[in-house]
Amino acid sequence: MTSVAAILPIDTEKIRLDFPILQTKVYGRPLVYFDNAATTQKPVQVLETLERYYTEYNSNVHRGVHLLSQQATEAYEESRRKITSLINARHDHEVIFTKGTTNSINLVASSFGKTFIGENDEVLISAMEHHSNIVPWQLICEQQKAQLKVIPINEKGELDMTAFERLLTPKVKIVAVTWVSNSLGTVNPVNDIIAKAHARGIPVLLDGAQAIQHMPVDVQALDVDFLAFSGHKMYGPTGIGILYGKEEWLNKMPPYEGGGDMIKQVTFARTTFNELPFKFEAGTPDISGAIALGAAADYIQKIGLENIQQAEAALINYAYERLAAIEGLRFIGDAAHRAGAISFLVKDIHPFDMGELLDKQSIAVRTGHHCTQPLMDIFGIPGTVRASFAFYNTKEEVDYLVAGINKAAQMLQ
Ligand code: C6P
Repeated sequence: MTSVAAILPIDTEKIRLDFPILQTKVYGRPLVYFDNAATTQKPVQVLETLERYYTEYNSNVHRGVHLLSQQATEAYEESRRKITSLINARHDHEVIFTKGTTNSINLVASSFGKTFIGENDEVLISAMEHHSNIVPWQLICEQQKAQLKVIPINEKGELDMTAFERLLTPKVKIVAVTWVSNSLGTVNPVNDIIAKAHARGIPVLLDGAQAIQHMPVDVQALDVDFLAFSGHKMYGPTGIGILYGKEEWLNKMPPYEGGGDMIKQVTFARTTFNELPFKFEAGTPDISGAIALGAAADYIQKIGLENIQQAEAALINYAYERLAAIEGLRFIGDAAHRAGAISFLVKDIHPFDMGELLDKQSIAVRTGHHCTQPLMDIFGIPGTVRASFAFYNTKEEVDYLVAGINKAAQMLQ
């Protein structure tokens, strides 16, 4: 049998050396990190970029004529261009720096919502959304007296596309769905979703928090209207993220926040607003985070998103096979097309107990509802154990996880 290592398109052993934290120990044993959907670890290339900004040219952007400010501004805008390239946006000004996926979705829900959602209109989300793609829409629906509708899923954790089409009525003003489920690992048929919504003139927002790090993304080919994602889940820092929006929508939407940099002219009587993307970037941004996010984009592009996708698929298939052999283990979600995460329960062991015993064996997984409480309600469970993968994870780590689960199960029975 060919070993997984032999078929991986990337040199995992070499790549792991880029991540200092992967060389550390937890409870005296090497860290086995399977909580990548919560946040990924950071390579030295990102860490050094952060340090260089603060030690060599720390300064505010778009404000100073002095050299350091020019350097910071250039690095910040260069980073925007890197994200434009990563997602193949048509224009740099369609790429807005935000605090993360949550902030990006709140921006669209509020700004788009105030302008385009009215009384008795509908917003269509799915049953597998993260709270970040539920609550902002609930808030705007309440404010605008609109209704939130939900695309159901089947028992495998796949979207019911027949129901989706039925729900796509003229009342729907926006469809907002996750590309990849953080709890189930389901990859949704986003091309189909966008085509069907656009055929009825309805724009689509994709929550790309769990997609951007796992596969090539091309917003022009997708023809998606909005895409939200977080830096910290794609090997960049926390506190920085992206909202991609089509120019024609962003130009029609009012600012989300007011403050410095987003204005053209201010008098006490009236303010005129800056052009894109600055209209949506009020106040001093997370400059170091934005610049380091550019380094993260460089890093994953150098490895190649296709290579990452292939390597992770091989590892996840291996993990599936190994986990399926554990006595009493049942997967939560069994979609045909998947990425990133595997959720499961073992016998009647509470996920927190399993998580704690895995932690004591130096294995980091996430347990609980994963900020998808309505989804857990549908499955009738309080939560799951979730192992989520990155290209630096290895087959040996999967073996260690399987042994860890067996040991924990024995202790808890
Ligand atoms: N999911 C997880 O462990 P922020 O917190 O803004 O960076 O990302 C929010 C978010 C939105 N959508 C999806 C699909 C997500 O997975 C997340 C974050 C983490 O699953 C933390 S709850």
